[in-house]
Amino acid sequence: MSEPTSRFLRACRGLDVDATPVWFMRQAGRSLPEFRALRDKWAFFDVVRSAELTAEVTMQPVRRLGVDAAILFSDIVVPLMAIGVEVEMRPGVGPVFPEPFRTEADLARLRPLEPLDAPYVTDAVKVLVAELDVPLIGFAGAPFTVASYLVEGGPSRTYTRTKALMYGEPDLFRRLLFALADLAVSSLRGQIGAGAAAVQLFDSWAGALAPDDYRTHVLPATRRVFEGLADLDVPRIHYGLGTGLLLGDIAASGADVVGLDFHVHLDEARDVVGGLAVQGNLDPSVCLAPWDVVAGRVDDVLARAGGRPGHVFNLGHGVLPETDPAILRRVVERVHGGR
Ligand code: 1CP
Repeated sequence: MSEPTSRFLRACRGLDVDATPVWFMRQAGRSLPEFRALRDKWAFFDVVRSAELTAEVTMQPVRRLGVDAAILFSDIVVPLMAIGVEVEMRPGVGPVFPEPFRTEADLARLRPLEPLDAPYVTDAVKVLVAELDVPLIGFAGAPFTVASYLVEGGPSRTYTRTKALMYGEPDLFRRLLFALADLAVSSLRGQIGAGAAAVQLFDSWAGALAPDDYRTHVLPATRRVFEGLADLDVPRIHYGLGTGLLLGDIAASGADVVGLDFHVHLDEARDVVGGLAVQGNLDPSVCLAPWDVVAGRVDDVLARAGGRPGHVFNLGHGVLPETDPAILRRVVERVHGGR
């Protein structure tokens, strides 16, 4: 393995850096006026299915905020759409599946993802790698989080049907999660093959589970995703919200970097994940406060990281749409050592 030169990739590897690298989950999106202007003209999936529009939206936050990494603009449901599962993106709601996953017969709808199913993704990655001067992060949804949308039929607060399936039909649940793991592996391998320099697996809603259930019913499929990438030399980041009690298990998932949400103190969480690098973990809503409050909280995260190698600064979840991008820019500058 050759030593990377970019701050972001060096921090993912636990190597020393000239300044702490920073990027923001959901850095492309509603907080940017240029994103809103583009979305006034194009539907969400029109953007996703166009390599040119995807590349443009992916680069918007890199230009405006000065972040150390770009993340491909797409969505965790795109591989399902690419294999022919019907999905709608409802404004103000999120992804909706008109025909949710209900029975064993629905497994037949989850055929393998072939490279030609989503050429717009790999084309966008190639355009971006040629144009960006920071690394591009590819991503996929983790099996549990994608299953929650597919089983519930859309966003949920309680994950009732998903948990009912997990407890009531554990074997079918396992087969569903392993099918989604294979989908994530194919999608991530395609993105890495096209030039993505790191990948993040979003298990955003894993925090809905008790540790024993996570370990028994979810962790094996998540491990399968990381095992499926083990021969590729790119850092693998795992992120989930509300995962404070799951961090020990997540650290054993095969990830190289553990994304921390804002419910945990970074220094304490680091003790739990052993030698792995960490990413996080400013509360996104802090960015709606006056600058002196934001600055204090940024400094607190940095103090808890203590200048030790292996920290990528990020939010503890995605940028809120109400966020002023000028504040995000100032956060980047402060993390890099400015005031
Ligand atoms: O119309 C719009 O523009 C809708 C807003 C939006 C955006 C900007 C959606 C719908 N998806 C995205 C892009 C997106 N989604 C990215 C790339 C942008 C970036 O990070 O800069 C990524 C990485 C995702 C991944 C994603 N989609 C996750 C995991 C990350 C997280 O925030 O936890 C999840 C849970 C989704 C589902 C989803 N897609 C969109 C929405 C509004 C949601 C959440 C719905 C819910 O609350 O359950």
